[in-house]
Amino acid sequence: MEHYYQPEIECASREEIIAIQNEKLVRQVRHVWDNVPYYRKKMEEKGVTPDDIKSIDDLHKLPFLSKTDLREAYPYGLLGKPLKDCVRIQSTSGTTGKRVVAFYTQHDIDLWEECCARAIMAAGGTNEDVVQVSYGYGLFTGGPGLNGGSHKVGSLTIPTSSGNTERQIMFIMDLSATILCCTPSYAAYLGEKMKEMGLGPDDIPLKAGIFGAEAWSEEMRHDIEKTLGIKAYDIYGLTELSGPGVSFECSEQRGMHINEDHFIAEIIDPETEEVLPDGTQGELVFTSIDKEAFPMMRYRTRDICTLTREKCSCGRTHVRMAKPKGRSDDMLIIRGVNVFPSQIETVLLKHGYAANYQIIVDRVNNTDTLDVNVEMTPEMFTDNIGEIEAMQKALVEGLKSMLGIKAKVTLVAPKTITRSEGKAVRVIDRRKI
Ligand code: DLL
Repeated sequence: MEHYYQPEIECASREEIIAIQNEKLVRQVRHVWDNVPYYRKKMEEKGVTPDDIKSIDDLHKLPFLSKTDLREAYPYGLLGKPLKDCVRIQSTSGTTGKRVVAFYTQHDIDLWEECCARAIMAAGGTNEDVVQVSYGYGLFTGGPGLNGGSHKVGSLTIPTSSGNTERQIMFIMDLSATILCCTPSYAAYLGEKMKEMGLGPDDIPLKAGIFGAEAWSEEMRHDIEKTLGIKAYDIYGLTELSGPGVSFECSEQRGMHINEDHFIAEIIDPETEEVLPDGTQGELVFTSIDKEAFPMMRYRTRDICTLTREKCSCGRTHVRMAKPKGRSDDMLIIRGVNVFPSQIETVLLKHGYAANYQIIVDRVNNTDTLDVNVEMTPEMFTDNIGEIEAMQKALVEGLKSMLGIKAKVTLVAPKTITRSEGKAVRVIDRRKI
């Protein structure tokens, strides 16, 4: 049976959703014009005033916001409410430049947690469930967001945060956790640890997992589902827009429903900034229509995916986004060819490897090199050079047909590539250093 947290909104008719979006967008543009001088200036430069925005059909008239704007306006330049009305900040784990600091009023926290509650119920969660939140807590939005959502559902919440893997497994077993929330790479690692401890899918009480914060392939989903004996649901979000729960998967597991009563999604061509029709791949752009403290207007996410409005069997009517293929800024250009790490992952998992790999890109004698170090699984581990060479050759061929370019593959012994408790770092691009 399908569970919903707010069925009247999640299953509203298209007409109702559009009416909500029209009303909220007009109000939000006025709010931003009146309270965020940084964006007002951008609107003035484009010759747009709030009177020009009468419905979502006028959305394209508004200027975009990008990460560069966030850096320029750091820390308070995009605030839509006085600090006395804000109750929380969260921040990204950004490794380059200034971190993003997002502000929340209590209203903003409530709507964010409601989005997470919708995601938990779409994964089958109710107040009878025990939800273990193994995303990091603190500045990262993963832990606080799912924690709040789980409270709203009324589930018993275990706030383990990330790390201390054996203790995680102890809590899952001792407190009968039924839903696990963490990054997909950490879920895979937990599965690996459980195997080592002699625990199979039937020995653990988990029934579902809500995994996101990084790109992961369908193949990785199948592996995690098999090892943990669960159904694995994708969840998407970003700090700028609140955190996890901007969109989430339902029982259909074919794309994530975007919470359209809070966020309007567009797909644009990242080069020309032209808005593209549904079904076309491009960069995802979001407008938050009822966030007070940190309103984002046409925010360019850099995430590459497609949208679909096809009817979904779960009964939800909100538009679905495909699993993001990667970020346009994660996309590697190697010898002129566009390569997404997720494509490499797909090949590795198809060949029976786990998602423990490292991609190293360098430039030698003015030519780009692509090295992929891949861990053998304990089952396939061998020290027979001939066998290893044959396995490497098969991967080189698999990668060549997926990417169109040749990679050097090195197989390494099990458990030699560092595991991640949060988002995995899998690419080292030495060309930038
Ligand atoms: O990662 C929020 C989050 C926490 C989402 C927990 C899901 C679960 P940031 O640290 O700001 O926020 O990173 C946002 O992560 O623009 C995407 O590139 C990537 N991302 C997030 N979820 C997914 C996903 C959180 N399900 C950036 N699939 C986004 C692919 C994802 N990429």
